[in-house]
Amino acid sequence: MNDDGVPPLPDLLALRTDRRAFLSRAAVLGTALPALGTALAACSEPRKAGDTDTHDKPQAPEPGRDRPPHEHGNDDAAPVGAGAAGYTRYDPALPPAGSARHVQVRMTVKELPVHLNRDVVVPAWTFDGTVPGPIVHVRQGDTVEFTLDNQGTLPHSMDFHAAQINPKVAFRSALPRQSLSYAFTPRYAGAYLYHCGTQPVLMHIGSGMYGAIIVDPPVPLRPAKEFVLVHSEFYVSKDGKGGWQFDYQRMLGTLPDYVSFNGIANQYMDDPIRVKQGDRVRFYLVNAGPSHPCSFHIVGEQFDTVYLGAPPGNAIQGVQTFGVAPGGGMIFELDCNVKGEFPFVNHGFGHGQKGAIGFLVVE
Ligand SMILES: [Cu+2]
Repeated sequence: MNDDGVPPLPDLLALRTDRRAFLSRAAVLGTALPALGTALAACSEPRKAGDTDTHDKPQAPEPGRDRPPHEHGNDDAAPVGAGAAGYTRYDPALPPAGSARHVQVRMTVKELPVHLNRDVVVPAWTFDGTVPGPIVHVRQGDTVEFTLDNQGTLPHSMDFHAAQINPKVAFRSALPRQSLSYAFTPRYAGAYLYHCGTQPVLMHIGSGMYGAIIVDPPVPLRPAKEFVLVHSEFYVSKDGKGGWQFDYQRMLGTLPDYVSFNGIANQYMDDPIRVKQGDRVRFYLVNAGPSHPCSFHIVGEQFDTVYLGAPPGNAIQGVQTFGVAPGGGMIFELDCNVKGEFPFVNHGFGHGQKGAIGFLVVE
């Protein structure tokens, strides 16, 4: 054990290569989350000014690599989480909106382990088992009838940024094993965040409770290949049992360990977003934060149109990079007339380097 009670590296490697050990650990993760909630009430000492960021954490991956350097050399081993929290690329394609004008949206709170990259797994609080939660796609003027079923062990709630509604009523928390419902009608089109609004909100967003709701304008935008990217940062520390956990003190410190598009660092470098030459491409970029902006840029390309607010208005032309605030969403469009591999990045490169980077491949 080192001085903070964390098992030394060989134990971590053993966990990684021993599937049975992992499965038993995954079972423990389910009980670790309530402890996380309790830990909020008993916060550890805040870091002092001038403290350097030297806590023992997964190394930030470099572009093109998604595993911490200390875990290299085990490439033949089954990935951590196989069979329990399998690594699954988050599909960025915007699903079609249905034809109904009354849209039923139901989500279930599930507490389970998720991947932050191919190898690092943490217990998370999720909407429907994924981080981000499912993409919701509706149209301006639809009535969204939403139900949240809380199958977690703590109170949770839902705050749709596409809604104009009394938050004290609609965004109330549902206790474990209870549900809540409310309805709203999006007044503006755009790319919006949804997230759990239960206190402390930082902890709930930082533990995986967020996603995107895309609202189409009454007159559809011109046809395009449409993708949703939800940007977010993650803050983790060792859990004392050989695994990793989300760390509220580190969230308060706002120096992230991983930054991602759609919940997994570097996932679209391994498995790019592919389009054809001549395609028009539309990115709905939603920034869950919880604390940092995303300066969205595509290396070797330019956006001919960026909608700062509700489309089809609020457009600016000829844009290299535009910042999306935490809690915000914007729409980025380009014609892919040139073949190649184009990195899309958070051009705040400290955060791009931590995983907010992927490839748009034009074939
Ligand atoms: Cu929550």
